[in-house]
Amino acid sequence: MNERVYRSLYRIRRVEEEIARIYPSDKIKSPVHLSIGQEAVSVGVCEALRPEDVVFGTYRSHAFYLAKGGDLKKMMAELYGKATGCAKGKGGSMHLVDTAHGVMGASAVVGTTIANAIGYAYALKLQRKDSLVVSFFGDGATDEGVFHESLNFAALKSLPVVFICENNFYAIHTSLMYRHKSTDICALARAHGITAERVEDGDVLAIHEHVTRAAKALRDGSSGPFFFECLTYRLMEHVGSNEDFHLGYRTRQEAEPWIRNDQVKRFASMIDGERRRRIEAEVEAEIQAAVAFAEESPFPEGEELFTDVVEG
Ligand SMILES: Cc1ncc(C[n+]2csc(CCOP(=O)(O)OP(=O)(O)O)c2C)c(N)n1
Ligand SMILES: [Mg+2]
Repeated sequence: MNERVYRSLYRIRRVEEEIARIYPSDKIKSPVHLSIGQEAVSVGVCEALRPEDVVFGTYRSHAFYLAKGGDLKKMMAELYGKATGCAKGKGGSMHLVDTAHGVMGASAVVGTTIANAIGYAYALKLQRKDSLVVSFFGDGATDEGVFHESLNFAALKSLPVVFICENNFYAIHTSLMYRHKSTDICALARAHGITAERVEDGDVLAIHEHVTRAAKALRDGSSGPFFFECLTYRLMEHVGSNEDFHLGYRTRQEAEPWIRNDQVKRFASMIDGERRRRIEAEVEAEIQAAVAFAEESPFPEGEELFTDVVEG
């Protein structure tokens, strides 16, 4: 288990470090919202899922896409706007999708995929399937009406869904404190009749344990839905490849406990040196192959402008 978790955490961290390195060259054709610092949430959750379970998420999409098993080559090609990308180069970083691995989609529009997740969960329930849906969203999505509409419907119909609120305390540069009178996000879920718990310390194993328990209850139909508010911290700027502590909306001091609590480093220290080096070498080779694939792939043909679009 520890080796699996470390591989997944390290892989996401290193993929995003590579993206940050390449980004200023303009080879990556879409804005990137990095999850560096937040990996534990996606890994803790997805390690508790089965391949046939599905996830819906946000434009901060790399971590959950990779943790759920999304194809790295297709992801990298998508960022490069190439025809071989997971959305044929038309969606970019904010619209990753890999339905073969249960990554059903991501959206730049805050809150939208919560309703998509509910629709999928309703279909599962009607079909009496025992797989489940995870809806990932940020604290900013709790400002949206669709959040409440979706939670109400999910509770009313006892849908097989786990809501994961990645609370990194900010929506772009605005703290939750300046957006809500009460900052108790779990209370919002409970108001809709949903069992809600906060996981405070960003511990990947604690998140895994909570979701494992919730998944079991959902599969045997004994209760649900479930809501977890996972506190976490974004170490990079909201969008782009730099740090932004100089902007003044937050301080480096605030980030320090999260840097000390870095789950990638924590797991690195738990794994025997030789095994760790082997995992790291395999991941590095996979990343280099994915970057080469993206670089060598062609851009979409001009006529692709007229496919996959809805006529008005
Ligand atoms: C409906 C909608 N309103 C506003 C925006 C502009 N916007 C883009 S990102 C963002 C912040 C969202 O914050 P959060 O949900 O906490 O996610 P995080 O970026 O912290 O992961 C906002 C308001 C948008 N994309 N969609
Ligand atoms: Mg946020």
